[in-house]
Amino acid sequence: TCLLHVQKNEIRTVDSLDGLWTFVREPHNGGDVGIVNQWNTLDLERFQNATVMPVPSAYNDLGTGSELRDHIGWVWYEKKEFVPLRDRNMRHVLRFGSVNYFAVVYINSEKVTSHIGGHLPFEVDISAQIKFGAENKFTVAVNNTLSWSTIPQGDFNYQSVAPRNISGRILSRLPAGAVKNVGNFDFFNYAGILRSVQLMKIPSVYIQNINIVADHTGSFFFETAVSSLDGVRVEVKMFDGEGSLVYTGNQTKSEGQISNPKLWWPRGMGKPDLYSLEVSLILDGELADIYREQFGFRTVTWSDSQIFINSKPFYCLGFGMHEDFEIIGRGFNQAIMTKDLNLLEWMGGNCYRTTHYPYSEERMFENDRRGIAVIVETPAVGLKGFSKANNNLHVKMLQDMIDRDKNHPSVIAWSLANEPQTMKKESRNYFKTLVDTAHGIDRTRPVTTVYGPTNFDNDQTADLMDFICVNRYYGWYIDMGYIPWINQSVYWDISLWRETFHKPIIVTEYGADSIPGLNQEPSVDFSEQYQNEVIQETHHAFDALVKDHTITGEMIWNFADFMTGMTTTRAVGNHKGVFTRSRQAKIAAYTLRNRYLKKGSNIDTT
Ligand code: E9O
Repeated sequence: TCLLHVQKNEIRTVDSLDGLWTFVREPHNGGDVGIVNQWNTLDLERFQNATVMPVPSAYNDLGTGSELRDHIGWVWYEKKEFVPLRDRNMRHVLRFGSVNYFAVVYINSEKVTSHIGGHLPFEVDISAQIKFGAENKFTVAVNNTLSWSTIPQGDFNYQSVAPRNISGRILSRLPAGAVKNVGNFDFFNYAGILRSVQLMKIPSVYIQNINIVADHTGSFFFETAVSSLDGVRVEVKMFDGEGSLVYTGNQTKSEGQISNPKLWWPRGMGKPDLYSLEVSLILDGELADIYREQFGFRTVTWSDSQIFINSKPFYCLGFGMHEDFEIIGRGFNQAIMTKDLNLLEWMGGNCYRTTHYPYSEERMFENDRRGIAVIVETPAVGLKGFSKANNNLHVKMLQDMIDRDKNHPSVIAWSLANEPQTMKKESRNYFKTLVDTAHGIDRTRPVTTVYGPTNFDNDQTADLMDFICVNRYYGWYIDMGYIPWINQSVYWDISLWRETFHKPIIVTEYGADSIPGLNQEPSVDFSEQYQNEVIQETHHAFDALVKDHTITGEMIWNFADFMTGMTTTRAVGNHKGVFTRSRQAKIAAYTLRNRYLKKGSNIDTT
């Protein structure tokens, strides 16, 4: 697939299908049964139990009981919309920003596409199915069931109900059909139509894809895919941020050079200057299609110990995060996105990792504009099995992710996975395929994997990476209560990775839970003091590791508290946030803010 972002311009237009959709839920039964009810052929609005569901939003937290929150299996969304006659000569392409996890799409009852995996866009040309100048029925069936063959993985099981003959009566421990689905990761599996749905109107001869590579010397390369070049004249123009024309060309593919490029810099190192490439298709003297793609002149390079942006050492002062908020779950919301990025800037941060899935497209543009460097991560969190089928799905997700985000200067690296069980031998080939895939598409960015369960002496894949990310929780999951040991342990652990692999390292997770307002002196786990002290002690180790050229960045886990499934270690979610779930600062936020503001991006660790 090749997906351009949605754009409105002199040729292209788009209708939003966001808003209230009709919503019905099938029985709680998981996904292994396939679609039982062909509800795409019916009018869901007439169902007795039909309700409405806002798009975009997760559906889980919008109900009043636990049934909707804990639902496993199919739900149905339906929206009726007029498609105006006006645009009948345009291709109509339906585009979903993210549907979690599995989606089947029907137009006027007819199946048009399906998609596996949340957090990445997909589209389908529905020109043939649509009725112009009439009302059309858009139906989406969504299934949230996770298994060992999905990404991320989960355990799906009909429970053994254990029937026993007790004095002539058959008694079972559990009700018939009892089913459990437990995600193999530490966040709530928010489901539904999580990002916008749009009906794009695109001309019949059209621009399919644009790839731009531009570096800090001003040299650039671009390549445009066009549906047909028959009788088409191509015009390419490049503009700087002020709108001045800096290049013109007439080819779909070219190299070039501009003088004195204004570079894209991360916050604290300079301005995040942006450019745009305008591609026009002229057919019979008339403008047939036009698209403007934003990009930046900047270079990411790496040595055996550091990451450089535009040849300057880059030290990541960052965050693991989530797209997570009350009520909407993982649904896209401009206000939450804006608040989060404003807080990240207030904290003095310059970087984050899209833990543990690609974030919204809107947010990627904001990262470019604000100068926030990002490590974009696939949805592969907590991988346990490394089958060929999983590998194929993983490769597809990686390709789609890179294709979506390739032109964003803010993207400085691709993360293949978080905390995989890469002590297993078979993980090596699996990850080799992923690394080769990423390098094959994008030679300009480093590839990494975030390690957790493995160590320097048993990981089977770390040597394949351009740089290495490590999650470590001394003082929390290891040696709870032993705060004075943290400094030495972190220093020892990370030094061993460095000594073994001779690659740049970012510590991508460390931290501790705290329940906001829970104060204990001397500190006790889950108090704000304890979290603060874990963070401070870990920083001592970081300072020594920076001096030794061992790490090129650090990221706190987590930016804000977030929802998880229910387990004995979670009290209404994970509380490792330095902000609460409603984005109020805990004590630790001030510690981190002081550190980040003092250090700034431009730490010379050479
Ligand atoms: C991934 C993140 O999504 N890393 C986890 C975070 C957590 O707090 C989670 O929220 O659970 C940390 C995994 C650390 C496990 C260490 C176990 C060590 C036992 C000796």
